[in-house]
This record gives sequence, structure tokens and C-alpha cells, in this order.
Amino acid sequence: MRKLLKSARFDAKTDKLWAVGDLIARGPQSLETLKYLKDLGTPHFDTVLGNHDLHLIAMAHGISTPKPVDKLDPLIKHKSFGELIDWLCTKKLALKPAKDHFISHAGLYPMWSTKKALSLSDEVSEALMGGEQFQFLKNMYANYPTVWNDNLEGHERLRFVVNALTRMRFLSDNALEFKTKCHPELAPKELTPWYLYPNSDVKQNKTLIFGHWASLMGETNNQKVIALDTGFVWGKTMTLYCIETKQFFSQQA
Ligand SMILES: [Mn+2]
Repeated sequence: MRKLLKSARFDAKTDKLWAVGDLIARGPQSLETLKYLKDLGTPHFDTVLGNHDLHLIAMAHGISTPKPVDKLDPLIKHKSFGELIDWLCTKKLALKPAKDHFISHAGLYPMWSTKKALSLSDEVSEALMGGEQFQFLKNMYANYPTVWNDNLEGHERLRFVVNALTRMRFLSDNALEFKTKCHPELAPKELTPWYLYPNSDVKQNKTLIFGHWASLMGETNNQKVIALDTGFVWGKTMTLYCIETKQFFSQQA
């Protein structure tokens, strides 16, 4: 990551870096990564939360257990772990880094505008930082409901927002599908990638930036739909996109 930032001439004193989430797990330096990003300071760094980040927060509350493959031991055992978790809990599920730009870990649910997604992300943040934090985290894990409805309430409402913004890849008839992780060309016919659904904010040329879907390898065939997870943990590349110049930077694993 530091090599990639250097190649883009990222200046930690004047520039701002946004991350698309899943800051931790799989790689050997989760602790170092979190500390580096936190130390950039609020004016120079922000991130959306990914499914692995939420999983880590749940783990810190004793709700789930670490998997050895995630190599999280040095982070979990470090004296700053609590402080780093508190910092992660202040992060949103969706951000607007610039006019007509939207970031979330998984993407934009086809029935939502970016404005709606940002407001639903605030509802989750309220739960994540409030007195009901434990109850929220405990009820976060499930694959239902699969279709959004404005009348959803409570844990089901928040769970749908979490699933749509941090786990979505394919849908079938507006319903989230969680099993399929492959490239769209290899997926069953009835499944459609979220970004191919008609969504007014996609048509209005908003730029949607996301991570999560490594097997896409950045291929959305749409210059305004920017997939940044290019499989670094699988030995491929890490990708950085400059909002101002629309330039891509890449670092081989
Ligand atoms: Mn993810």
C-alpha cells in the first residue's frame, strides 16, 4: 500500500485518501495497516466499512471468533486494539468523497439513490456507536431480508443495509444473492451484477466506487462504476484511483 501511494505521489500533508473497506484480514500486516491509516488523521483519511471490518468489530465484542486464515492475532493482542476498534466504529458504510461521487464497500443497491444510501448508512452508524451496539452486532448476521422495503424496521432494516452496502455482488429480481462470488461471465444466467440494474443515479452519471468483488478484476465496462478490489490478497494487484485526474495506479503483490 505504501508503495502504491508513493507511485501516485500521495502527499499525506495535502492529499486525502479514501479506502473502500476491508482494511484488515488475510494479509500479514492488519495491525500496521490500521495504525498507518489512522495516523494519517481525519483530514487526510477516511474509509467505508467492509464486511471484514464489521466482522472484526463483532469479534471485539465477543460475538464472532477470528479465523486463522485472517491472520488477525497480532492486531487482536495489541494494546491499541480497543482504541482501533473505537476508531473503526466511527466510520460509515457509505461516503460522498466529492460531488457526484459515491463510495461503499460493495456498491449501490439498485433501488436506492446515492442520497438514500448515505442516509441509511447514517442509521447503521447510529446503531454502531449508540447504546444498542451489542444488540445491533448480535443481530447483524443473516441473509434475510433479501429485498428492500421502506417499511422494514429494527434489526431487519439495519441488517439489509449492512448486507447491501458490504456484501452485495449479484441480484435476482431485486433480491440480494450471497453465494456467488465469481466473475459475471461465469455466473448463472438469472443473476445480474448490481451495477447493471437500471438505477437513476447510474444513468445520471454519478461515479460509484467500490471494493469487495475481487474476481471482477476491475472489469465493469463502465467508466463511472469503479471496482477497486483487484485481488491483491490473491497475489494480483492493489489499485488506486485518483478522483481529480481519473487516473489509475496499480501495485503488484
Ligand atoms: Mn469484502
